[in-house]
Amino acid sequence: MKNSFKYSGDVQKALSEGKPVLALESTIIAHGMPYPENLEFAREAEELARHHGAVPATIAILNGEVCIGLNDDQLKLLASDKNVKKVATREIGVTLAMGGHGATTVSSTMRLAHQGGIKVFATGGIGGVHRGAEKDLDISADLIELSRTPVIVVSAGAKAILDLPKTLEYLETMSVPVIGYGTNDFPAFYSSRSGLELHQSMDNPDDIARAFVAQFDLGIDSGMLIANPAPAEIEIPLDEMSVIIDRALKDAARGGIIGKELTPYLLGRIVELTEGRSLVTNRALALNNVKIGAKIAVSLAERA
Ligand code: PSU
Ligand code: MN
Repeated sequence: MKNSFKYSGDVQKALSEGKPVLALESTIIAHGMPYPENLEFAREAEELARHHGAVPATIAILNGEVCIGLNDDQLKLLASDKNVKKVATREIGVTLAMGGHGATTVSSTMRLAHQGGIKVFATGGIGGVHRGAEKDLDISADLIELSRTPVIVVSAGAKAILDLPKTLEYLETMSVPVIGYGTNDFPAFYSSRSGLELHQSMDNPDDIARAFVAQFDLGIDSGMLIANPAPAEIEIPLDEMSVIIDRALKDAARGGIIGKELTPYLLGRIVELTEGRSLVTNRALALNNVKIGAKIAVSLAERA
């Protein structure tokens, strides 16, 4: 545990006793979903982690301090305050030096979780290689962090707003294991299948925990990406999603939206274009990841 971090009482207790802890990110709350659904989601995610035996540690930077495990007022602030910045790993230092609030993305949450002594983290979907990256080089820092920080990230794959074949190639180059949870088809966030083949698949949390321990014990620094498909009842199949994504991408291009604004814009636009259906899917897939993440955290804690 890191002294300069502000831990919630229950996270601190769980970590010192070697009990299961599951990290959760805050960009999904502050920039990934509208208010008040984002707050309801944040609360539900914490409750679900507890239900499956792990203490939830939502991570954010508040008033220039790294907070690991938040109370309800802090969740409310993240969900509703317009001054909360989106903070990836490269923005951590400046945000801490200058004060203010930062919601952590997959990259920064991984790094802070690792520094804070937490090995498992659940999110919605990771960032990846954007379409057209051969021209504008827009590649999410999430992929870099996955290659150099030993944390298990449970996701529903990567959003189909991205270039998924390139995202998988990049993960392979960066030596990040990508494990399908009960599938050999890389999930595409809202859609449970992308049609892209995964070469590694596991279907129980114990195997994932053992694989992580095996690579960690060898000093392999990379994380591990678990790709857990959205539940069948709420997924939006890729052919339906493709039309909507193309439209959202065109709107972003027309509005000149680039860089860190792009992903939040696209998520918001897709909620509008699907009249809220994508939000239902986003919430359900993220909660499904929390469930699996908590089970992996339980299995890891038993092994330690
Ligand atoms: N998953 C969601 N909603 C989100 C994100 C993930 O269901 O908003 C966030 C994560 O924080 C991820 C970020 O790191 O989107 C990717 O942003 P970018 O493409 O700018 O790296
Ligand atoms: Mn980007």
